[in-house]
Amino acid sequence: MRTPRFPAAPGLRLALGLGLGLLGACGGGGSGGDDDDTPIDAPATDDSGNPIVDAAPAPDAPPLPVCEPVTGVPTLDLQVIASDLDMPVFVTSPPGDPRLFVLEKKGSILLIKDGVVQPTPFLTIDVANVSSLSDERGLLGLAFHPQYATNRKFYVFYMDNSSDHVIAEYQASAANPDVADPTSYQLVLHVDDIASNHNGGMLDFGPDGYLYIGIGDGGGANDTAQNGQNLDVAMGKILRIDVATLPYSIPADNPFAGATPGLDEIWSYGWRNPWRWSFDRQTGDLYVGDVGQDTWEEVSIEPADAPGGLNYGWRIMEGNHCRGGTSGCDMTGKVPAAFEYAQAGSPGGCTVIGGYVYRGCRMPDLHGTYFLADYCSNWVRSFEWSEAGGVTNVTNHPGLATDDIVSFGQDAQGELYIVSQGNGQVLKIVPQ
Ligand SMILES: [Ca+2]
Ligand SMILES: [Ca+2]
Ligand SMILES: [Ca+2]
Repeated sequence: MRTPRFPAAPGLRLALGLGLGLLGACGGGGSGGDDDDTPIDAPATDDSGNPIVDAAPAPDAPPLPVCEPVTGVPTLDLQVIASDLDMPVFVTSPPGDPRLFVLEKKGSILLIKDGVVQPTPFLTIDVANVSSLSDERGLLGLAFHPQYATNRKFYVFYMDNSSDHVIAEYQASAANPDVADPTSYQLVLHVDDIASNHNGGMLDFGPDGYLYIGIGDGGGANDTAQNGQNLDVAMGKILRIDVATLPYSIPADNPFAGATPGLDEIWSYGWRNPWRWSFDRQTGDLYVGDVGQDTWEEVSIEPADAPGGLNYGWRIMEGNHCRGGTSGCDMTGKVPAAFEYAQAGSPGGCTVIGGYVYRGCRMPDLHGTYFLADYCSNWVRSFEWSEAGGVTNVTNHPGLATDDIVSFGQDAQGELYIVSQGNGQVLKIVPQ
């Protein structure tokens, strides 16, 4: 089976590729096995045949830390977990696992174990050469397989040396759980890019056990390539694939599967740059921070029971407005944002950083509260959302403000973290 490649639209790559293909030759990491038909373990299923995502940890997994819940809605503060990191962009944990894994944009996955950043990286991947905070390329996303504790498989999203999107599978070492096996590299998906920005970068397993992948519109202001509404390209989309057999297969109920016009991999479309998004681990609802152009930042929310194929509006709409201050655009059939804020407003900003619905152990009265931030304005806010009532209880958290927030993260217990790219820190959200 060949790994599908999504080509850029003819001409665009030459016009907008910025010569990035000259940066290097060898994409990917490890030994770079290209295609392989080796099947991976099929996800465990429940009585209805649906894959079980929150698998129990392996019997010999170390225990999660003891949790001491606080009562009431606490004032929130930040606890420094790690410092002196080199442009960190994400933090996460495998299910049931007390360790934290931190992504550095230049290609390293670092392991925090018992509160200490381990000197040996878990894995280092050869990614696009990035040297600035504003470079949107590099190592961007990490998702552990729901059965990671037993199959050791995980998936990364990075921009390679040709500045294209790569989704790859790796496996942790069978002999040492604190390092990955670089030779286990398997290419899952490759998507040609057209410009260095708007790459998306998030991937995660949904409650259905499938791998979701967020890819930005490719780049260029105002989606000049018009990828967001083009169902024949992967850019400007959230994709959904089944990685039970590599490189992947298409879930039968994907909205554009088979003869239905449109790429089989597309789950939803009309995204500009879905940089950070998450599934509520209790409800399965999907919260997407979609970065705006010049005017509006938004969080769109897809209920767990929503059908695939929804159109989130870009580049016709930016937030719940016609793009670029125009009027009279056709908003029919496009999903409005659940929450938006003006870049020029107060508190304002430039780039929404989508976070998580808190489902942790420590602060039970915060359950159901969704956190988000802005990359430029450094604020952190939260809200609650329901399908019937929409967004309520928007709250500012001055104790969580820090520089250059690039991402949130969630550990196995559901506790939340903030990644400060400029300060090189991972910080935990804790009660004051
Ligand atoms: Ca791009
Ligand atoms: Ca199709
Ligand atoms: Ca939208």
